[in-house]
Amino acid sequence: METATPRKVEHQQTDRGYVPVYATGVVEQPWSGYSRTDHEVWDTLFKRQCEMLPGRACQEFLDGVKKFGLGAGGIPKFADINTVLAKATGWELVAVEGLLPDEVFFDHLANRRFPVSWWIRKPEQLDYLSEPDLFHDLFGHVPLLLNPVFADYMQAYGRGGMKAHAIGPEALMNLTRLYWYTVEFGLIDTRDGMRIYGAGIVSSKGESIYSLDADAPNRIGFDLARVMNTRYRIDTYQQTYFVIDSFEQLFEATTPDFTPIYARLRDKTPHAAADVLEETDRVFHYGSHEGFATNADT
Ligand code: HBI
Ligand code: FE
Repeated sequence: METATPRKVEHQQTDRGYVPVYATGVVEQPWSGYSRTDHEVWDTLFKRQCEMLPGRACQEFLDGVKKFGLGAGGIPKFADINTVLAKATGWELVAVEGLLPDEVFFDHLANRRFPVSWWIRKPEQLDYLSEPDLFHDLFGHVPLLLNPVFADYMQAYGRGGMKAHAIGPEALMNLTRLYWYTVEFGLIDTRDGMRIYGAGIVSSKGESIYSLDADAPNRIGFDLARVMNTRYRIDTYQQTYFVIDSFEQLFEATTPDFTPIYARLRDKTPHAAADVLEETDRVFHYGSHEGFATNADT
């Protein structure tokens, strides 16, 4: 970290009270401050996901969990993770209070720093909470940062984010959808079958099953402009999952400058989360849409 003394910019109301937020959002991971309950929450969630994910999560993710030793017992120390990460792909975890302003978040990613919320959910929040905590950020996102291609994709996303932020809110929305449908909720079609790589799925017991097994959601082949023009759900399981063939495909699709795509999408009405485009979609599974919420998507 170049910034030894972060500048305090404002206070922010969170579940844990009123907390200072620094210009870079970075704090020290207060490891010795974790309670016994905090460590038990990590152990419970870790065990629960690891029992379920073999055969569901992609091999790159499972390999990452193992290489980091995330199941050693208790909440991992970011410093230990960083030793492994620095050698493998040059990424670094930084501890943060929670959600960062978009441009701050992008700046971290563009510099191969991944922000991880230092605090963990309460025992009564094992299945759902509305903001990303340590389990989601660390267990969900960090294992794939050991994969060189995915690691480069995350950095490219950060750079793209800084550009989109400068272009305007519509461009930023297009890019946010890309993140949502890949980094958070992506599926990958492997030789062994359909697998999960999205952090929002692997960190959720319910969605780890639903995303692969349920009849209701669509599973549609990844297409960059299609994804950027598709709204999403923040309050329910996804109505559509987009399927990549490989991390190389994902990285290559995101290499070109997005400016002309943003321009093209500007006058188009976005697709609803549940839409299937009969003419153009590569459909892996046409969802039954049973039980879908019909109020507006994000
Ligand atoms: N901040 N800490 C943190 N983690 C995120 O995942 C995150 C964020 N700020 C903004 C953000 N995500 C997204 O809205 C961006 O992809 C646009
Ligand atoms: Fe996330």
